[in-house]
Amino acid sequence: MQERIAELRAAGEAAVAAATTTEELEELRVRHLGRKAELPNLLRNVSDLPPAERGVVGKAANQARQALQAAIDARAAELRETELDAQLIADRVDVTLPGRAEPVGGLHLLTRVRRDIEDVFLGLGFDVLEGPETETVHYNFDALNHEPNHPARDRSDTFYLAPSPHLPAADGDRQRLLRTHTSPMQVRAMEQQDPPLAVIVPGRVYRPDSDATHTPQFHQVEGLWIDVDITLADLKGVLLSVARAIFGAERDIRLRPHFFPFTEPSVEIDVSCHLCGGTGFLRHEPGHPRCPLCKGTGWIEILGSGLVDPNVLLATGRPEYDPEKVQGFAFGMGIERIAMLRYGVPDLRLLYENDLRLLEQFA
Ligand code: 2U9
Repeated sequence: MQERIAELRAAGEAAVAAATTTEELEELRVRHLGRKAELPNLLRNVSDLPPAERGVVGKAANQARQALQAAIDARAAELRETELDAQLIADRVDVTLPGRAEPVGGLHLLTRVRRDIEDVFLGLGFDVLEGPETETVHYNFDALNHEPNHPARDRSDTFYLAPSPHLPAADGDRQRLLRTHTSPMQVRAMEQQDPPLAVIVPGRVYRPDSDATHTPQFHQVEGLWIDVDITLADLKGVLLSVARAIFGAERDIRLRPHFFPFTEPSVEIDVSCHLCGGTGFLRHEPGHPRCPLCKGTGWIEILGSGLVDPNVLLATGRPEYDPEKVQGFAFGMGIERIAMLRYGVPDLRLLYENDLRLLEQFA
């Protein structure tokens, strides 16, 4: 009897060791340890044996059953692992491959130009900030060195909001307006952060204008860099990089004197024309016609800029921004204007009509 038990155990263990799949192993478990199998039957019938044999046979059969069960469990664990490995290899997906679907839609020109401008400034170490679209007179005008009777404050040039019981008074300044530029956020940035400060602020702004080159709502990117010893040379270097990143590596820029309330000195910046290469005429067309983009001048105005007026630094009320210690430059550009120049869009209103014939050209 004990010999038979040893045979059953050896045969079972050999079969289990040779099993190559979980299913095969389950069949072996049923065949060797299932209800109809010989070994469990033997155990069940131990009580029929002569009393002297019961102990030895019962013990041997029980050990054989346990050993077989342990061998099955161990082999099951091994097989699960190899099967999982095989499954993982079979299911392997290269997530770096491009998708197979047809591209759907695309970014709007204004979004694309805004993101491109943000990328250039991020690369130069600037942070990107956004600010509230409703502002106080303090942040939109007073803190930015606009005289009390500056024309931009007029009701015909700024959307003032009716006083609302839902809006808290900000510093006693109850009169709110739709910001006419994103500059107020640069003032807020100076209140919150110590110099050196290098930020750009893209966003929607509002002015009551409406014609081929003006919509009552448009987009700006403004920027501010405050540090020790910032000069016009820093301004020119940064804005030359930006002009080249947007309009091409061959571009040049020029600075023309101008006036803005918040900068002194102030300049307007022109970029050499990317359509005629700055020559003022189209060399590749018969008769060399005058360049329609720069109107034959070779230059296109793209932004306003200047060194931050000391009054603006003083208006923060923060000793960290003492104009005797730190200086800076600021600039502003209209995203619509940049998009129209770069993509040759002839009318500003096309950017807001969502006509697919325009949008699909740039998808
Ligand atoms: C602070 C100090 C100075 C921002 C500036 C301009 C020049 C400018 C216009 C371009 C076309 C507005 O969109 S546009 O109509 N902007 O010419 N903006 S300097 O100067 C600042 C801003 C904030 C604290």
